[in-house]
Amino acid sequence: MPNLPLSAFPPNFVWGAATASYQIEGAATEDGRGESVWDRFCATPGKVRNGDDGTVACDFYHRYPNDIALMRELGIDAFRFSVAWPRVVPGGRGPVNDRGLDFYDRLVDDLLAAGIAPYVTLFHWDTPQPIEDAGGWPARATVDAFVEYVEAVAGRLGDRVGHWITHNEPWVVSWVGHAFGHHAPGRTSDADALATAHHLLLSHGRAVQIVRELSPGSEVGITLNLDFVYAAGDEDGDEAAATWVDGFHNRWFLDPIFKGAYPQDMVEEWREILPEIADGDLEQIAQPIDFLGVNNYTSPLVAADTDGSRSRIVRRADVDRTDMGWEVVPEGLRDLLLRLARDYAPKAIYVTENGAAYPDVRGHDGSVGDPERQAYLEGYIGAAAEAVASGVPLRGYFAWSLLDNFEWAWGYWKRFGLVYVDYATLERVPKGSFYRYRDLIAAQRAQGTDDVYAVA
Ligand code: GCO
Repeated sequence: MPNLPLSAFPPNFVWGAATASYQIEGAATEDGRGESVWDRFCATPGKVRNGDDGTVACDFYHRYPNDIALMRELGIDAFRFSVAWPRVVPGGRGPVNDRGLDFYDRLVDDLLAAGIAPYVTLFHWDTPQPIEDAGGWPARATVDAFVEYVEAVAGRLGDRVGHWITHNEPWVVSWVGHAFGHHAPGRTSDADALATAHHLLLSHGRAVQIVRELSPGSEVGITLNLDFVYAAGDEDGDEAAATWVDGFHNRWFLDPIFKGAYPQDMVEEWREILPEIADGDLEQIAQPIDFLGVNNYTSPLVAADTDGSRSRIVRRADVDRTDMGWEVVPEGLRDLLLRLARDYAPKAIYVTENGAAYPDVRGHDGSVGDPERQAYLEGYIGAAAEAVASGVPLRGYFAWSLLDNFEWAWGYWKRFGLVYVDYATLERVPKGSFYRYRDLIAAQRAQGTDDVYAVA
């Protein structure tokens, strides 16, 4: 076991695993659940590989007690999951489906009974289809619908849930789902992407207020997918290309949340297609939060493009790649965390997702060895330790993901889990990385904190 600087982590550091409703639950029509945009997207020919969908997924909806037993074996402190809006409010607005809330009630109680803290994401992409039919996230009215949904969830779970994440990766929802068309709802309009981004941020602000009211004493934040963007060289334009990609991916969300304004360079870029930004919107978005959730998997190297577009990705020759083709760049997580602390000074940070897909297979003895994923996790956790040692207020790390699961447009082809799922039988098989992560967590707990690295 490589000697990771685990003593950099404080004794109360939170070790977790992350998931999302549509990717693991299944039971797509059970107990009153309504249709989501992902059910509709999956049913649209050609959108999702192999025609896969979330009808069954990992059947977490029924098998979660056994999965909680796996979490206990793993020794994690926390489990990140999302609540499916279509389970709670099948019509998107209006009547609340108590049977849908009952599931999350049971899940929260069973996690707490197992000594595992629930970290609840309120929105992880599964918008009720009736909301999309009524205009979706490009429509400002969706903010009000989201508020009603959050009131129902926080009202039922707020007495027991102490950690809330309003949104997961608004950049992906906005651009991949509304401009590139590769995710549900499959729209292809930059203006829709910007309107979606604004309304997701606005609804984040409203959700923060609701959580403060209905879950007093809990902490609330938002999860962004963020990268440290490296300039390929010092050729003219490389730095400018990196700055533009940083604005597109990172600053468009970080600045409103932490500075109360959209970044001016990007406002100029999109001036003609910006949504209505009403008086008070930015104040709503920028209200204080307790933590920033960071999802990071890789870090791009960019250069000026020669064809007139803003930038081009430069392929590194000397790095490993995961099954997603993503370059393994652990120092990128360190540099990202240092940059966030320097430029945005969040009160606290959690790495709410980090992990890797590899083409895992079962050996003749039935086990699943995954040395590449173990090396990936060691590298990134080591990078996180370096950031903590430099004073970054990192409070926890969640591996993506507990289970192999539905990887959006890739269907079930990409496996990110610490636990292998045999989709024919839904049998769970802990991989080598499950045991490595378990041992790493135990080692860090045993080490306590080195005074040199004691984090204030
Ligand atoms: C995301 C989502 C997860 C993905 C994971 C791997 O970050 O895209 O939060 O749902 O499955 O990141 O792509």
